[in-house]
Amino acid sequence: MKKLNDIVEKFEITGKVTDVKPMGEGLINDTFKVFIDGSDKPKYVLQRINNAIFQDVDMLMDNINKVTDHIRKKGKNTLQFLKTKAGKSYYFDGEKYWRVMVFVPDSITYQAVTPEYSYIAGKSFGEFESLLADLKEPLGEIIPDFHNIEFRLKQLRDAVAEDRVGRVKEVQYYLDEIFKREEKMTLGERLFREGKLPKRVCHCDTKVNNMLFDNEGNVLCIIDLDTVMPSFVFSDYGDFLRTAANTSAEDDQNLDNVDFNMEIYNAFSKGYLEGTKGFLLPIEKENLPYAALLFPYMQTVRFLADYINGDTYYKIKYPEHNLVRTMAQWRLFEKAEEKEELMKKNIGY
Ligand code: GN1
Ligand code: MG
Repeated sequence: MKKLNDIVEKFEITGKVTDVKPMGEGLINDTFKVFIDGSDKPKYVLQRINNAIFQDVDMLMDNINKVTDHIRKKGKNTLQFLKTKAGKSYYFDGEKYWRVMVFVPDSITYQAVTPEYSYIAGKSFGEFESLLADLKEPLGEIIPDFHNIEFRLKQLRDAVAEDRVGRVKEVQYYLDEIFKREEKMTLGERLFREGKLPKRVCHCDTKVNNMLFDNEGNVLCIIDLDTVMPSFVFSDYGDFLRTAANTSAEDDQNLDNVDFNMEIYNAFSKGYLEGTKGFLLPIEKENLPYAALLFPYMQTVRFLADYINGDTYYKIKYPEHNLVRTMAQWRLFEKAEEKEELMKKNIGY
């Protein structure tokens, strides 16, 4: 890890790097914890930015700096990035891009949460959106059309048309099921075009494991800010439930384990509605159950497109990984779909 130590030393750190170890479960960037002066607690986090996906690293870091500065000015916790000794917010080693942030001590991440923690998470994400609602400087759309389901369906169609690695024949069932629901699931984009649905500054990757909790279940800080950009509030609400209300992992091979947990839904919705009180429009509120369906749907589309394209986007651990993810997300979608009416009823519609 000598090379990684040297990279960390390019930043304005205090002390001497003694160890760098892999950390986290992200599918996009590579993350490491950095130990200083022989301590057994990490002090910094080193991350290699996946610049195949985040191609404009200047825009990326500029967005993140705007967001973290804004949150910090309001006296709330957020990630703190270090500058390099040359005064830049990332280091380019001639091939790869790196950044360093302060490790948040005594924090815990979860892959699964209880209803009680979901309530708190709902409030935190609602408050995160409220905090950023008055951000004056515009943010760049770091991944254009990131949560645009019409665009994601187009990418899937393009992947099918090309059928680069001959996988389309294996997945016809999923393609049929997805396209059957196209009209219903593209509602958000239509409401946007009709001027009925706004875009707001959203986090856009509100997976459970992108939140740091303390040991009492309070959210210390929201992490993984790469995708903060203008989007429908559905993004944050829906993506959280996609991971939190799933009774299983996003890549469980046993589909019988996958269900959509209504207790988590109820608790998270309660927190989210409290956290967004005062700015959420009726059209946004009334379509939250749609958002709860949209995200498992969109993630199925994205995993499936990547599988058909020969696994070029998400990190995989074995050859069928993206197919397994597709199947598990689709099962989650079906389970959520069965509960759609109940979801509406439980939030008062
Ligand atoms: C990616 O990096 P990570 O694992 O937090 C992805 C999300 C997906 C998620 C699926 C930039 O997030 O959009 O929902 O994997 N991030 C990007 O687990 O594509
Ligand atoms: Mg992450």
